[in-house]
Amino acid sequence: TAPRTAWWRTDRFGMFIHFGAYSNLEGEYTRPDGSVCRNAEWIERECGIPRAEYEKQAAAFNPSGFDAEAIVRAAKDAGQRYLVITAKHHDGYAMWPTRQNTWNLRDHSAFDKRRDLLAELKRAADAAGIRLGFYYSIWDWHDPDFADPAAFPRYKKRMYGQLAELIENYDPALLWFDGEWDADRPTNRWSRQDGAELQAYLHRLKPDLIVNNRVGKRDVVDGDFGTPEQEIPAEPVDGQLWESCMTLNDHWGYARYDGNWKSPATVVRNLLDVASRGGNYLLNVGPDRLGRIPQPAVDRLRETGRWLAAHGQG
Ligand code: FUL
Repeated sequence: TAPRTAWWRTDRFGMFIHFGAYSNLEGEYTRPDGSVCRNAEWIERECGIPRAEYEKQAAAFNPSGFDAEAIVRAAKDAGQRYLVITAKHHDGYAMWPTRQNTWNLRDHSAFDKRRDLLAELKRAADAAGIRLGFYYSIWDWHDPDFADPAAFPRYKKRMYGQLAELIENYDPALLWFDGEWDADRPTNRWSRQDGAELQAYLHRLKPDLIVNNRVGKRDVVDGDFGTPEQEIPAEPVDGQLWESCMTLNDHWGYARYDGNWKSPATVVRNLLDVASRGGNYLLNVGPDRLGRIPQPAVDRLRETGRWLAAHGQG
């Protein structure tokens, strides 16, 4: 029987999608004094947005332009073979109708309550023969039980509940954890033990699930693959599988002022460089407040795909 990771290794090239409540701000927060603070998916924290204020803006989030088929087409055109979308980033906002809390796209937004973005993406991906994975942040800025060591077991229970929902509802091929290095709980950090337990739990729910190393402590024994970020490592660590994730401009989430796009030539060079070293390449796009991948990103993805097809790699 083929190892669990066989498809992932041959797929090589994936699309990362950072999309969440932060996208509604499009990278800019105007403070009460009129000054503008810039960031993207870290905007709540880095710009010191009061919780009530962040919740208020999330209530207005309405990604009515999200078109799962267009996103899958953009990935396909680029030669990408799997997708990883943020189901929950550090702000704790769930992009599906979770039953664990109301801090989610169905219960706390201006979005059409009948729609489920992750279900739409799953359907479109299946139809195109593309695999779907979810990014999930362990670190959670919104859940009050996260930062309190005494209450952490309660948080953990909700987190396990959310992950079971993701697996049951959308049958993801992969889970991409993050935020295991949370700075909020210096005395109660996510331990290797926490990671091992979580992984065992996930594999009980779905034996062939692929998981990244941030499920634990990012060591060779954690998860299925390493996750170098914004860099291409010279060599793999102890033969561990790895995937370089990279932004297409300078931010993961949408930032309306960021026009520093990598050229298609750079993208192709990075992909070949990564592939020649045996890695995978997870290239990010950040949809705008309406859920649309910015046109400069679409154009670059298409150019990349054209080059790959012309050289027999499509
Ligand atoms: C980091 C996160 O803090 C960033 O926001 C982004 O999601 C990147 C892929 O991982 O650890």
